[in-house]
Amino acid sequence: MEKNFKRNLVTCALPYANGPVHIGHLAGVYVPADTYVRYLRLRGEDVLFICGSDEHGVPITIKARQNGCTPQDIVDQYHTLIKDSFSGLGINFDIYSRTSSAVHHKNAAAFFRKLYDEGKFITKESEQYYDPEAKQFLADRYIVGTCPKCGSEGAYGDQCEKCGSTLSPEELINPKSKLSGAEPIKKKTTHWYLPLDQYEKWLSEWILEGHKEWRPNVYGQVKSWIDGGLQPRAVSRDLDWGVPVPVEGADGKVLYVWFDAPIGYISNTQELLPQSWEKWWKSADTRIVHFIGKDNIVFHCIVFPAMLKAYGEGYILPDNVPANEFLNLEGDKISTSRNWAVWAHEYLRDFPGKQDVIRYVLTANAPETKDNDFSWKDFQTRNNSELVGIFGNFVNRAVVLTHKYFEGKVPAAGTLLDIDREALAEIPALRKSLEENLTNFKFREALKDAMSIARVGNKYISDTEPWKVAKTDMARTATILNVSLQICADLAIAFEPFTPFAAERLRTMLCVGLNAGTDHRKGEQETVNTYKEGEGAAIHTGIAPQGLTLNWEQLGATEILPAGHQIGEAQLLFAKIEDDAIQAQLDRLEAIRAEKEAAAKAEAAKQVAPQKAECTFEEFEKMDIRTATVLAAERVPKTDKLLKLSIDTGIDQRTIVSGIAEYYSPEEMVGKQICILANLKPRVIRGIESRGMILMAKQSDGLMRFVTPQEAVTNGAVVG
Ligand code: B3M
Ligand code: ZN
Repeated sequence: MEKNFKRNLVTCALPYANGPVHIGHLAGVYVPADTYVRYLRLRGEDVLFICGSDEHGVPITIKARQNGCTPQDIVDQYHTLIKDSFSGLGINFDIYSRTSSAVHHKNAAAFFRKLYDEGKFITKESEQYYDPEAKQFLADRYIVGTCPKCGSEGAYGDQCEKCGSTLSPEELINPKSKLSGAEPIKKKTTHWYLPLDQYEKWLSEWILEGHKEWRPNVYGQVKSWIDGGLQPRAVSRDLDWGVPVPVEGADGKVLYVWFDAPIGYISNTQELLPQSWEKWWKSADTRIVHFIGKDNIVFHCIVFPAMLKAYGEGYILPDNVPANEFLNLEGDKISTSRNWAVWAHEYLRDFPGKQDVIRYVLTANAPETKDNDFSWKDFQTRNNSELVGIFGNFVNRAVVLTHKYFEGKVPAAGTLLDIDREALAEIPALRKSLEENLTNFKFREALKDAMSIARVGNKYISDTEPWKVAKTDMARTATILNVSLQICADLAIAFEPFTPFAAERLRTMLCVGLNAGTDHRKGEQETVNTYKEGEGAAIHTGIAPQGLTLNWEQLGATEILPAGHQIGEAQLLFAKIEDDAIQAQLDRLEAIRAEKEAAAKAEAAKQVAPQKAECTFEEFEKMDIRTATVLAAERVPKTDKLLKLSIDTGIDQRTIVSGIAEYYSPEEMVGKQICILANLKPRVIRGIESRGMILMAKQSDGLMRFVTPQEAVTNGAVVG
């Protein structure tokens, strides 16, 4: 823990308010950030935890058009949903505001205007696509046409969602405006650009020289951007939704969303702390940490720092940007458009009271150094075998037995045996590792350390078997339960950053409070913590019946709970998750997967195989195609694709083996009149001599149907 900083400003990427948040967002950004903030607070650090909705940008305007409402309607709907999802999961920002706020509009416009007045921008005239009917410039997403790569309709000006190709509007075949359907025209327009190239040397010194400790995925991406040569970046757009460009004659132009959004961090701070915000953004003794996903690295490590550098006035820069990779779901990329996601608000609805479980599982599987996968089976297993089976089971036995044998009072320990000392001695080492990992943003490893404390407790109580010892030696039982309860108190501290709701339940069971630091949610009126019980946060500053308040420094001590301390009734820390709850989630996803496959098949079926090379009439005449009737049919053993057909060709009766078993049963084929290539050279297929080939019509999705004369003709009729 660097002590030369007086305070920590922790930000989370501002989620776009054009949809709910899902487990990918939570695993990538919000759960690790909240874990980190809770830990810093536990260590007595002064932390400001900032986030809010990112409410501008083209996707929001597209969603508004799709829903037939205004962009403001869209952001109002999702801002509330997202904010409630975060607080429902105990992700407790000091402020969760929004970039459509008046404070932000004023602040972002002023930020732009200062850079503009000081000549920090360059202007460039360029030709952009324009809708002559809607009289609006068109962002790439607003232009649709035929994909030049795969031919599918509805490709966007920036990407074809069917084949995934990255496109430019110029490449689209038959481009149309999504606004009016008119053909877009090119029109001159002027925009302002931040000349990132001018900051290249400075960025290289600041990051590539100064922050070699940043995560390799972050450092590597920044390095490749800088090595590739930074280009001027547009900071304005032709759009009617966003922060208007505060320059005369710039009607219809707004700040580019990635210029305005990072300023949102500052606006949100100003909104919460109107008098004292600057110490969080302009003091050298403030440490800034940005939690983001890997797709936001360039904006947080290159663009936003260059903006702050250009602005001057002592803005400080991030000390670390621990970006996570991506989380997949059941082996597939999370896709909001295909609803292939686990939505935070739906999780809270489907698994009430299990906020900690998703936090725990997403931390255990966090994509910290590489993409990772979430599976519902793993979710259930980790809950049932780790949280219930180890953590919950250990605590339950220690608390229940203390009530059974000692009326719920912590019994005095007698002489400790080796097994007691060894168990207690493991905790300080685990605490040290826990602190190192949490400080270095290694949350997966840190969670293992915390879980190891539960394993130590569970093994200790299983090995010492107080329920048996109690039959003969109550003094020994007292020692065992005293040691067990100390380890329970360790868990009540160590798990606060990871599973705050369960940690709070455990502290209630132990009748202890926890000094988990202060927060700034009350703005400048007070900085003393204002968490209320049940808000998924710690009980702070000794709100405990006997006034026993724990703090981080006690983690690993041998006597946290003094003898005689009265503990509360046992309550369930974690409940088992049954198969049916998991199956319901898997069924939902299976239906989505089936829908995707059907859509892909239908799309594939529309594709037509290109024509083969020309052939001459003479070549065609070599083929002897005849009508024939199927007399008998049977499956070929040990295959699921082949039928053996006995057919009457009018010339003779013969056998043909055909790969149509997936589409026709033997019974269906008997009596059918078909067309065959009669003079195909005989082949032995699976030991059967096949003389000829059945003519099949084959769709590009693989579906096959046999070709038959529209009305019956005699067998052996020549097809030509
Ligand atoms: N709205 C989130 C995203 O790219 C983006 C973050 C802004 S943080 C200033 O999904
Ligand atoms: Zn395509």
